[in-house]
Amino acid sequence: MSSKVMFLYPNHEGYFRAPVGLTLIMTVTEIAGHEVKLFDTTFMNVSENKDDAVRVKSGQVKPVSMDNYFTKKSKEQIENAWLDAIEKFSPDLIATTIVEDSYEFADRLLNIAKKKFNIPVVVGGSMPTVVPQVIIENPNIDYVVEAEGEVSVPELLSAMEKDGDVSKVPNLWYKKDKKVLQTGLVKYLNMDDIPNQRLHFWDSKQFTKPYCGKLYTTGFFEASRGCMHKCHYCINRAFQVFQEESGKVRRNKSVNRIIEEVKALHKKMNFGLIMFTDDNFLARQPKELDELFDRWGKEIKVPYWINTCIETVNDRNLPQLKSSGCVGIGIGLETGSDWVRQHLLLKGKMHNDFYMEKFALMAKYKIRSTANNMIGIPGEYEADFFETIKLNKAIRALNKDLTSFDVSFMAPYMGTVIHNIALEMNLIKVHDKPGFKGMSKMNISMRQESTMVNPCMTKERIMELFYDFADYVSGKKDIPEKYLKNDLSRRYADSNEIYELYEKYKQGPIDPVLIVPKESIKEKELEETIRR
Ligand code: B12
Ligand code: SF4
Repeated sequence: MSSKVMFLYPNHEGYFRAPVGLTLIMTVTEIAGHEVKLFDTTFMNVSENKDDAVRVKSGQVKPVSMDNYFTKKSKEQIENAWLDAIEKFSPDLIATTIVEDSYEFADRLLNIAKKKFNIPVVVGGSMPTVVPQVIIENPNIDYVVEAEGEVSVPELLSAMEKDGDVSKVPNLWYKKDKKVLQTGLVKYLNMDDIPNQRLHFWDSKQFTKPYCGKLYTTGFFEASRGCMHKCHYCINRAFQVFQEESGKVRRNKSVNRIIEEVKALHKKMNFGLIMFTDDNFLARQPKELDELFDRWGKEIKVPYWINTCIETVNDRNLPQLKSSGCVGIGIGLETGSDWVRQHLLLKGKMHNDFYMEKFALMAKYKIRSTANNMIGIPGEYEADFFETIKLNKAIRALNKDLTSFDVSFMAPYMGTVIHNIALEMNLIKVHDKPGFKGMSKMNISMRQESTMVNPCMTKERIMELFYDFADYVSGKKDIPEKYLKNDLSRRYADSNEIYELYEKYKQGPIDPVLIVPKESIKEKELEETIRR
């Protein structure tokens, strides 16, 4: 039998780029013989790419003209278009992907659809994976897929077509007789069993990417999933802890499958640039990398861009990356304070000089690097952030054409240790309604503004430093005298309470619903430190 599935991409910031996860879910649904339709709000909800606009304003990227990309529609127009699309297609299932930033927007669309048509709804993606127990309580949602959806959606559709018994569908949360039930997690997929992405669902604008001031036809691919590190702010830590039953989240696709998929899609799309969505691209055996670079250079020959961890770049792979066509490497630098890196972020034992050495190596082999930074970490003071500024300044001084930077706000995403800490320290006001319990009431964002109270810097100061970051790094603004001296191992809070919290969560995040906020921290230390 064949069912009809209406997919929703509830993208509300205009940050375009076809998401690999949802593309794969639509692909497997179609391969299983079902009819797929996509309603994508990316180009209708805003008059510009908001993410890019902030980066241009803060001096992080060059502006690129994207006239005619966006057709701004009012809230009513979007809602009517959504309802019309459902009415015309008459789907058996509505399916959507959720990141926390777009959850409320997605919920509004799901709510009006539920009221008018009462069609079953399944959701998956980053947020449902890390807090399925919260999302399943949403009355507008019937099924939540935790972790990988490739295995779940075709089975859910078969079960719905057969007799409606979904109790054997892997990775599923559902409701029966007013009770929440779950079917249990299955092992993570062997990445070689994942089919090639089908791209025809998307508007072709989703395959363009502004890069270094130009727009490129761009393909998005994955060569691996997951990361083995334990950073306190990262979703990978949540995957390691909450989906432990599924095995090791860090997996690689074989070199042969990577090359075959890219080759097949490049033939149709003629990409000018390829971006890998991996968190830690180079974390695989050197021999496999040798083969990958060799085959890429001979069989693909398209410039490509990767994200990887600092310790993975070296004298062996950088010349190969360069000669095979790698044009950019993104690195999570996050802070210039060794103390913040090691104690607050739990980002390994690396020191600033190690980062400097590796950034110098990337410049030596003429590959452009991007240092990604954060501001607003609970426990981070202005003095710490000036360490970040100084480190970025030193990296820029290596070579202005071959280095770049990016800065975003530390955001308390559910499922992370930082969210646990924000809850415990009363740094966020949270929802109590079903489907949203424990989620920050502020419109969470890592791009637009700081969305939690910070015990160590006022919001105004965080915003000021965010927008002045580029000027400090370029030298247009002088670093205040008092921050010129390096003091990488100092800590600033008077009491240990805030730092003890980080120690407490070294084993990883816990279910946010279990957290009881600590009044003492809020009232005494935090309010005083904000005033200082
Ligand atoms: C590539 C990437 C992007 C791409 C693509 C976005 C996307 N939605 O995939 C771009 C650059 C556009 C992007 C933008 C943004 N991103 Co982003 N991104 C990533 C990154 C690095 C990898 C995602 C990926 O491709 N993973 C591999 C695929 C295969 O996995 P997946 O997407 O999780 O999908 C699987 C399952 O989740 C599930 N699934 C997914 N969708 C569905 C749907 C259904 C119906 C079902 C059943 C299952 C299902 O099955 C999929 C296949 O196994 C992740 C970090 C990470 N490691 O996850 C951050 C991440 C997803 N991004 C994040 C954020 C915040 C954003 C932005 C808001 C950034 C901003 N502007 O502020 C925007 C929002 C865009 C949007 N509306 O989706 C956060 C989300 C946090 C959270 N807890 O919600 C993450 C986790 C990074 C972080 N900061 O922690 N991002
Ligand atoms: S190294 Fe990067 S991808 Fe890996 S856990 Fe840390 S932040 Fe996440």
